[in-house]
Amino acid sequence: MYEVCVVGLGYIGLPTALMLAAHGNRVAGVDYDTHLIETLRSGKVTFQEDGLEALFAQALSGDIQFFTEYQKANYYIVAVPTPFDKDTKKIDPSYVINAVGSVLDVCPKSAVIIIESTISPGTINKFVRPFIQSRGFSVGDDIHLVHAPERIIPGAMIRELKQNSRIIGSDSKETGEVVRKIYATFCEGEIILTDIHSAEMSKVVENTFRDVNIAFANELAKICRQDNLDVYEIIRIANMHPRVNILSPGPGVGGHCISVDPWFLVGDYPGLSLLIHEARKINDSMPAFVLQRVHEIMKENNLTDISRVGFYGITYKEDVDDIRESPTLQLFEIMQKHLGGGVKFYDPLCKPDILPGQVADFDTFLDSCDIIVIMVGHKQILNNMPRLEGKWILDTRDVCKMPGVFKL
Ligand code: SAJ
Repeated sequence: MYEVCVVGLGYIGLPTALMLAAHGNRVAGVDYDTHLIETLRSGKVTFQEDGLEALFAQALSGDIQFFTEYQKANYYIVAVPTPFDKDTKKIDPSYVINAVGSVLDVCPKSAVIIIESTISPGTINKFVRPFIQSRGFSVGDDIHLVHAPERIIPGAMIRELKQNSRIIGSDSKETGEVVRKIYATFCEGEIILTDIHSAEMSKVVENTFRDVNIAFANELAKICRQDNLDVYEIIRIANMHPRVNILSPGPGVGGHCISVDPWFLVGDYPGLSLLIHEARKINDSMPAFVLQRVHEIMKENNLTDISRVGFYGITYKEDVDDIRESPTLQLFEIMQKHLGGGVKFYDPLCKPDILPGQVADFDTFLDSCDIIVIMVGHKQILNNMPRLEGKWILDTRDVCKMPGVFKL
């Protein structure tokens, strides 16, 4: 019998399972993807993240095993995807429900099921609790339910797993306290106990706050462009005020969290989430704004050959290999519909076959482009700035400090 069974070994589940094992817990990691389990069993990690390989080595010297079948354990941590329906803007809880169903098939009496996946507020009471009851289990007696939403940021996951504070939402203080002990084996941050609905709402509110703040920055970028002002300079100055903290404008908001979670509120509270909805629309308008800037710059400088335009960066942000909801993919879709193709793409962290026009290496990319649009500030480009000299550059991330660079 394992102490913790982690269900779903993706971006959140894998580091969490490894962290638990590295801190003395007996852990089973479960995923239905056989290839992923084979890779882990062969001693390799399945995605790139700072410190993940070292953590893996540490976990293997503890007690962790990987399976495609669910295992018996005292605690289950469910970290599976929670897609949302792009039309209704509502959460699709089917992955969570299926995972909980499979837990119920094997778990001992009094097991604790901890949902870490981000869910729209009310999901546990609307879907998960009734589902468990429909299977003949009494929640709070046969099974205990907890929502402990993950809050780590890709790029600094390992550090944040240890240092961030955590939210634990449970029906009873007693259950909250036992779950706190599990997380406290590695979490040095404060662990806050609350009820399940408040935990669900807090997590979605955090990411929505960030989305709204970025939307404000993006709107400022458009306003400053009209007056030919440098928005980054304006924000830098405004942020010197002790009570102002504006995030950075960019080519759009991607990833599976910030660009998705606000929709949960828009979908469930349509008449009440006007600002949140508008912020989503502003952030989603940024890839088109980048294209508009490319056309302006080309026109002003008599540049006509669209096939010499190259977009650097396909991932949703710097130094991760995740392309979910990435602004570059959104931009590509707009180009397909309205402008035709012919441009080049390059990303050192992506497989070379994601987009038409994608080139496989940096040298070829530089040789084939006169106009470079920096969509993502990967370390690679930061370390190679002198090689961009002589190119026309549109920097949507404010990472290039060379003279003559165009900004948003
Ligand atoms: N972005 C901007 N301007 C900024 C900051 C970000 O345009 O000033 C863009 C990024 O380039 C990216 C998107 O927003 O496309 C989201 O990036 P992010 O770094 O803000 O967030 P994620 O999605 O990588 O991770 C977030 C984190 N949430 C917060 O910082 C509040 C993380 O803590 C969460 O655990 C994670 O979402 C999640 O899973 O919810």
